[in-house]
Amino acid sequence: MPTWPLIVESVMDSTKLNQFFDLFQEGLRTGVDGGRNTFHLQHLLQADRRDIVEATCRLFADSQGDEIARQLVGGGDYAMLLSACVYRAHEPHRRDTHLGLHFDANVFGQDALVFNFWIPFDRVGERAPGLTLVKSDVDVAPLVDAWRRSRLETADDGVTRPKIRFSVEEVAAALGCPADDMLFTPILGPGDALIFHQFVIHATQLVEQDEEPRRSFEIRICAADKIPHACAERAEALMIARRTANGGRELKFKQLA
Ligand SMILES: O=C(O)CCC(=O)C(=O)O
Repeated sequence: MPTWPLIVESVMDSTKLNQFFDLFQEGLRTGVDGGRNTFHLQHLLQADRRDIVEATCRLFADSQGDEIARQLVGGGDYAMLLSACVYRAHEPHRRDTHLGLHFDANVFGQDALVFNFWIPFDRVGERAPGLTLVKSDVDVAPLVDAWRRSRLETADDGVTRPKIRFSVEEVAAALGCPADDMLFTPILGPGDALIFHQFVIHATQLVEQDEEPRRSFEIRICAADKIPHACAERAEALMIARRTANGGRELKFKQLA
């Protein structure tokens, strides 16, 4: 297994990235983001804009990301999880769009690996907020254990809820090292990809000074024959990416019942 996150330069060339950006703008014009600057492909399906959904998935399947996705799932077909493929923007000084440290396992559970291709439209990691992650050489097992235990704890009101967010202090305490030694924020150029699975803890980078806007998108994929139980339970929509006999890419929409 590789160490996480993987950083792959120019997964999207500038032509594809511009096409993606046009789709982002078109999505925003539909109003599905409700002023939050963030929307996922399933929102567009609900708004009858399957055209934007299909064009987004097609762009990914025609990019270098397709081969990487295929390798990550063991060489076979992969599924794009449409409720977890997200267009996102952050504006300077607006913190309500930021996400604190969390595992995506909150959403996908533990039974099947889900990989996030996180791709910025802007240069990130300096003035425009990138993603802050735990360094790949840190053993995160104690943190994953803390997360698993927290899912079993029952609050005073008798309800068992997953622990969704961690503070930097909690992560430092669980891993037994100072936050600055274990967290890092890679600098990425437009079209580069940060790739990681649901047990890599991450957050929106906090930029204290001279913050610039950031636009990005996330494509989340898993093996087509290993859909997380949580996604099946939520009856999510998928786009399955297949290789045809002559090496072409075929996309097939699938609604889980
Ligand atoms: O892009 C961001 O700022 C945060 C994305 C994120 O953490 C997520 O989608 O899980």
